[in-house]
Amino acid sequence: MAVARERRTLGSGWWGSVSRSAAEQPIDLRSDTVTRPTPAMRRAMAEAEVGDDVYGEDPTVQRLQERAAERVGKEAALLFPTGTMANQAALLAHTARGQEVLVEARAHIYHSEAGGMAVLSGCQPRLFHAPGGVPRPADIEALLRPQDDHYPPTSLLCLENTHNLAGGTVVPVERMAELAAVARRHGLAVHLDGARIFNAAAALGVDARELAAPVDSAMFCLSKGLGAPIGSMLCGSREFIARARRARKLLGGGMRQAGVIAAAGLVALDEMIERLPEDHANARRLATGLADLPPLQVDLDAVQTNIVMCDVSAIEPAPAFARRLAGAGVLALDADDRRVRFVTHKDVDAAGIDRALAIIRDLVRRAARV
Ligand code: TLP
Repeated sequence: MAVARERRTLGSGWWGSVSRSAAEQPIDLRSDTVTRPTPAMRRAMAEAEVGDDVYGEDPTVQRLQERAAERVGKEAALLFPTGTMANQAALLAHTARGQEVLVEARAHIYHSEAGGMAVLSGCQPRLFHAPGGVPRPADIEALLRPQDDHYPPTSLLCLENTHNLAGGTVVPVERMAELAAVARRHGLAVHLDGARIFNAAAALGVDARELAAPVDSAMFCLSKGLGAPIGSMLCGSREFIARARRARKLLGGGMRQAGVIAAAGLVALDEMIERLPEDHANARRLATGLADLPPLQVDLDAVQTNIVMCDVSAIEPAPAFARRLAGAGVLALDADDRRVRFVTHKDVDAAGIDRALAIIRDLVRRAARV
């Protein structure tokens, strides 16, 4: 995914030029990571009680860790600056060098973390494909081999829920349990990249604890749809979190007066989960609008949370389309060569979605005229 850097460049060329008032703010649908902290978060950050968290002395971090663990039904939790670091610490804590990790081909932990699994944990990924982002137990079973000196020992299964690159699709509770059961039968641990676990829970109408129950460790982000400026939580057993804490230190993620960050995270957990269905409604609003603009294509069944994947390839390759969109005032990312990804979030309301649709409609009409 390339970030459209040319936000201010106005599109021009074979569609004619697109004008936009310089004063108008772009509608930023690149990611839910672009959300700004709420006034309540800023207040909480300013007033946070702090201490040195490397010594375990920050009371606000402690409170956040307790609340995070409780929210996903695990014994303990650990604050990380990023989801990437939390995922990589989980890999370090679950595996040993030379082992094999079963992971979906488009999963963030494998696809979008700079090769961390190989560089840091020294593990070999074994890829499977999950149609629509939902892995099939038989596909996992098929990858498991008898012990043999030729093969690396397989020690971990990684899952992702919601599945980002599949378009924010959800893995239902029963399927999570079936997948974990296969892993367990073969002695594998299970890590869940639940960066957007609360979106998954909201879409399924279940408690996040039900999604996390079958797995050994679960990571979720405070800095995406929940609006916190920084922070991700890794949750699991006390013993696992102790190992993850050491891995965090190794990665340079031991933070000092991190209560300033944790204070915003507490507001995120207490106040921002309940509003996620609004983002899902806006994603549907955007998706149905885009589906009405041939030759753009949207698989409406895959729009289950706050992500909309739109196939723009009938017009031009996705990176070029994303640049053109940016020029017209709508920021989105190219997910691959054919699809542009839009992510809805608290800082763009329904009126903002309608404005984005009007801009895209205009672009598609111009394209049709050439
Ligand atoms: N995802 C970002 C980009 O890296 C693509 C986004 O805009 O969606 N797991 C999943 C499923 C994620 O989507 C992300 C971030 C992460 C882990 C990593 O989180 P951070 O960005 O905090 O390192």
